[in-house]
Amino acid sequence: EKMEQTFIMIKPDGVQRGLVGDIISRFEKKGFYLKGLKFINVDRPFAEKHYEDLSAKPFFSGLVDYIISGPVVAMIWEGKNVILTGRKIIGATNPAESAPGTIRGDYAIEIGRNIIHGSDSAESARKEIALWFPDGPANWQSSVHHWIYE
Ligand code: YYY
Ligand code: MG
Repeated sequence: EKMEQTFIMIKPDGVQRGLVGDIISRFEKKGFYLKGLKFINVDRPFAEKHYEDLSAKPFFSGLVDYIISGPVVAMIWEGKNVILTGRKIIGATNPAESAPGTIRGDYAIEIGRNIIHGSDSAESARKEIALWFPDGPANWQSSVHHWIYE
């Protein structure tokens, strides 16, 4: 199987609302492997770098204010198709359109308080993992791997 890695971040509202455990559980129970985890406050230049592709958008400065407003949980998750499947677990960008059962569909109301970030492509996953985890992923293999993958 072709393993991928993605960058997932629980935003400050997800932390403040006590959703960290639930969110990590959803990825763990699916069968993805946690390969990096940090609980950190980021500064404005770092948040601007993370969202640099959106710098021309009208919501950019508000988005950066939100991301730097408190600690976030930054993670690397690994698995087959984890980039696309992670986006499905998260749900649509606007929680008004996120399906029930997704993280945003279950817990969020507003687009500017949508709880969680996930890389949207292999290219952004690579860039975001390099930005947030310059030392790279943790080196471990799950001992139940063969019970999840055939
Ligand atoms: O990848 P995703 O988080 O689902 O959406 P993006 O289009 O990358 O936008 C990043 C982030 O910006 C989004 O999660 C909320 C915020 N945002 C916003 O506040 N208003 C918009 N119209 C679009 C996005
Ligand atoms: Mg995005």
